[in-house]
Amino acid sequence: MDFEREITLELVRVTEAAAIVSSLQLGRGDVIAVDKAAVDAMRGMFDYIDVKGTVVIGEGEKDKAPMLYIGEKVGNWSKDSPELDIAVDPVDGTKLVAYGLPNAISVVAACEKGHIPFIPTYYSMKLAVGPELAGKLDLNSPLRENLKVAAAALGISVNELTVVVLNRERHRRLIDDIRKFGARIKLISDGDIAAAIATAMPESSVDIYVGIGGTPEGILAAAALKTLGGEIQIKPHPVNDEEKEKLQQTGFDLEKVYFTDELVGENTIFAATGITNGEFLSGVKFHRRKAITDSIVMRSRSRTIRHIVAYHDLEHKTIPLK
Ligand code: VTB
Ligand code: MG
Ligand code: MG
Repeated sequence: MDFEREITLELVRVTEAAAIVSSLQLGRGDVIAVDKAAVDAMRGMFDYIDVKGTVVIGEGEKDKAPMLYIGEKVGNWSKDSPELDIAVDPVDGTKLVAYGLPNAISVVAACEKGHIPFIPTYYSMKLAVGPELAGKLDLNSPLRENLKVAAAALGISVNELTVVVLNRERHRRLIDDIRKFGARIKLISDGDIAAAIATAMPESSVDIYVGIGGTPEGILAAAALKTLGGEIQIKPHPVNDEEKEKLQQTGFDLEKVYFTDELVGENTIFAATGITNGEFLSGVKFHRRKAITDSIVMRSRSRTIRHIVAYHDLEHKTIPLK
């Protein structure tokens, strides 16, 4: 039996639990509480899953958080269970949840052990697209060229294209250029996993995601784009000499662009649950002691994508809901 077939639906329980508990912190302005709630719930739910998991992308990377740090073992490690790499972002868009804003999601991905590269920089330049544009654009090409090729491939004009960009000072020039070349822009304040994935969702209203954001978020987006038939290209973007040296010491080519297939294994599974309303997932809703969650879960081997709405009776939950 394929390992993913066994645990695909289990993974959605992990993101559902994280989404529910972190959404209880909605709008309270407490980013730590948002992340902690999600991390604890994820970790607890993993204990029920028959898997020997090792976290390769986690929460503890930047700030040495106590939970779900890189190298941590998750799952119940039962005999004969599959050994997998696990990548998590318990909340992508912690600030969005803390301030009651849209587009926050909870994310988990898994693939065969040893198939997620370790890229020693926090930021990367990224370019993500859906299936119609996969293989057609090039992160190293001038932006104007990419926009032209994209519009032609979609059979529309550049001014009908929609590009998503993180609203940051570092993107001032990028944003000015996109405007100059005539495409539409959707600026987001956070949460570029969802933005990159949205380019490949059939019902989505965005065509291209571009800009500098977290490297882990790029890899997690790759895990979904693999099944969706979209593509992400990422190029590590060291922000200081230390990061640059680390890259060079580990034999990295500073000009290397990683493509989807180099970022995740052939058999990858991905689950995400909306925490607040977004482009393709609704946020957690509470109604008469029930929490309603909206999730997607997919596996690349079969390319099945499931959209799961679940009703959780909060009186009967095994996860602590405080
Ligand atoms: C990026 C992006 C994430 O935070 O990491 C961003 O990939 C951080 O960028 O989705 P800044 O350091 O410029 O704030 C998110 O938006 C949320 O984790
Ligand atoms: Mg994140
Ligand atoms: Mg996070």
